[in-house]
Amino acid sequence: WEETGNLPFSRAKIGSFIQERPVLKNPFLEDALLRGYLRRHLPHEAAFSDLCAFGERVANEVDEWGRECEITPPRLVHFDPWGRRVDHIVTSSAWKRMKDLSAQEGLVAIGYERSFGEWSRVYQMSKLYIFSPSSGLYTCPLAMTDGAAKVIQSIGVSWPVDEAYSRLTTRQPERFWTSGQWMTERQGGSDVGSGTETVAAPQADGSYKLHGFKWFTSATDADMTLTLAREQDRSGATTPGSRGLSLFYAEVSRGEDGRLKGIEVQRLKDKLGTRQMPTAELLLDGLQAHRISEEGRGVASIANMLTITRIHNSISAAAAMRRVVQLAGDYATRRTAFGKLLKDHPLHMQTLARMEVETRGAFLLVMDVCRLLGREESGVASELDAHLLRLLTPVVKLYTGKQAVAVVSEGLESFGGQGYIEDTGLPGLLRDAQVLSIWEGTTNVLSLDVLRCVARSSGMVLHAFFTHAKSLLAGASSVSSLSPAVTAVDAALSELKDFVQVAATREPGYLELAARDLAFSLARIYTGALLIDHASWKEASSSDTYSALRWCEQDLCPVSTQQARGCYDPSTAPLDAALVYY
Ligand code: UCC
Ligand code: FAD
Repeated sequence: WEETGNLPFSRAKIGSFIQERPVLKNPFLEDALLRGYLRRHLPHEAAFSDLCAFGERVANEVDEWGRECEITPPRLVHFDPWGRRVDHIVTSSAWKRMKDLSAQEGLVAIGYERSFGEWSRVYQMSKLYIFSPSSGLYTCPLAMTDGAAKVIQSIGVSWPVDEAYSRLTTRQPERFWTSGQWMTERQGGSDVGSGTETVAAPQADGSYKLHGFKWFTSATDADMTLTLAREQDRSGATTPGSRGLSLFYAEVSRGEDGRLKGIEVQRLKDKLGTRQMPTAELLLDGLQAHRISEEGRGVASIANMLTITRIHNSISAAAAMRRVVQLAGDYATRRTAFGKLLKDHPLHMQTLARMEVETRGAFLLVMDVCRLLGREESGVASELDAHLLRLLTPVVKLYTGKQAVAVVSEGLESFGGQGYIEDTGLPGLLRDAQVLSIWEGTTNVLSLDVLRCVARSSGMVLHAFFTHAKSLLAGASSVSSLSPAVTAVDAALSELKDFVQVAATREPGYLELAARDLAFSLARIYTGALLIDHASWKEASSSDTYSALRWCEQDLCPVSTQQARGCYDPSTAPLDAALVYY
């Protein structure tokens, strides 16, 4: 017995080796690209010191709260102990702390205070970018809150939404409100125009009572919501389709009996990810509301919210990629395989470098859209800026949503088996990334949105795209190290132009089949131009140049590659269907 007791792994011994964990450091200080981007465009000491301090807080304090949100998911209490219906959504204390923190740090307010003029959105989104992967998904209610404030601002801050606006944009935690965005019903979340059954019954005092069933409502502990419904006329009739939808504002409040007024929480969704946050099915049973759009202008009026939430979505996507690359890089300095650290295996470094290139591209693309939003909101946007903002919002959302899943998945693999282990916190990153391409418009629906906005602008949107991409390339023409990348983007722009010319002469179904590849082409080409532009900055590093070159080695214009293969010809649709149902 004594002898075996001394053998390794005998009895209770599990061996002496303990693998070091990857360490989260200040995400602002760790991110040279973010700091470089801000040094170039927003060189303000106040912004830097705030981001640095916040980054410190995220690493040392907030990240643990985020973990607490994940392991203490919300639950629904339908009845109190005496049998009274209460529909109480119980959230963790960490989730509540996130709300206070968000107000104090101005995570919504910054966008409306505009202390940094046209760069205020870039500053706000930089904060959200370093917060997002540690936020326990609190960035979701913040996105909708920001979107609601934007809608109110666009329609005018007056009764009945003036108080709400001041609460959505305050820095005082005790006054701060969050908003929901209740659009999706059972018949359809993409096709909102056909899917919305909720009716709004006019009341004598000018308000409405809403009756309907909202199938997905996230962060349902919100204080208010914006939602769509069909106004009934005197006979109770409504107008079908999008033309019948109006936008309504409603407060989520409780009566003296403790019950939600006009709402029953049917159940909480059991979700793959985003488990930190309650997503509920809601029965609206006479919810008091105010119409805040013109009658029948619901979709157009909520579009401002969609722009903001889609940009937040893209920030979260880029942030998830950045976080997994940071952690994977750190882990590679701590883990040994085949006699050397992972960082000394060239193939492992190639894998991480490819993730880094994707992350950089996503970051620059989303920051450019934030730049455009800031210009629009400060009243300095040109017509070209406005067209670009409209076009690139769905593009950045759909492209980064897909990139996030791919990069985060690769990132998990870089930790080996540990990447699959729940209490490392890593699997949650992948689960949460998966939703980014689904909510706020799926990839296909946003690709069709791109087509629609191109068609409705009579070519002006694409003209803006070509003009701006060309001007970014022109700024880099004297940098010889970038010339292969410049040549590649230039060639892709020509291919894209050829595609557009051919597509204009084809049958209507042609463009529909090309929509997704077109959106991907726009994303890749524009991102290539942004990477080149950033690398041509006088303070750029050799890594900035290298990542621009690497990005531009891929097929930048898949829509023309697929076009050459006849993939959008009328014969392909029945063939695709036959293949699926063979
Ligand atoms: O998923 C949701 C919340 C999740 C939680 C939030 C997370 C945020 C990120 C957090 C990160 C952690 S809320 C549900 C989101 N649902 C969607 O996104 C719906 C997806 N479906 C679409 O986007 C469709 O394309 C629809 C619903 C917009 C299509 O409706 P219509 O009525 O057929 O659309 P139309 O006819 O194209 O547009 C009607 C009007 C037009 O204006 P007018 O009448 O003046 O010509 C359009 O120009 O709305 C205007 N419009 C837009 N304007 C439509 N879409 C847009 C747009 N994107 N931007 C500007
Ligand atoms: P469908 O519209 O049925 O789409 C199914 C598939 O068909 C998709 O792949 C789609 O791309 C494709 N498709 C649809 N139309 C076309 C077309 N014309 N051409 C080609 N392909 C097409 N909604 C809210 O309103 N508020 C919320 O707070 C909210 N929170 C959510 C939280 C989570 C975790 C999730 C998963 C969803 C949430 N949603 C919310 C709903 C979300 O916005 C919808 O699920 C989404 O918009 C898709 O709608 P759908 O589920 O009806 O899918």
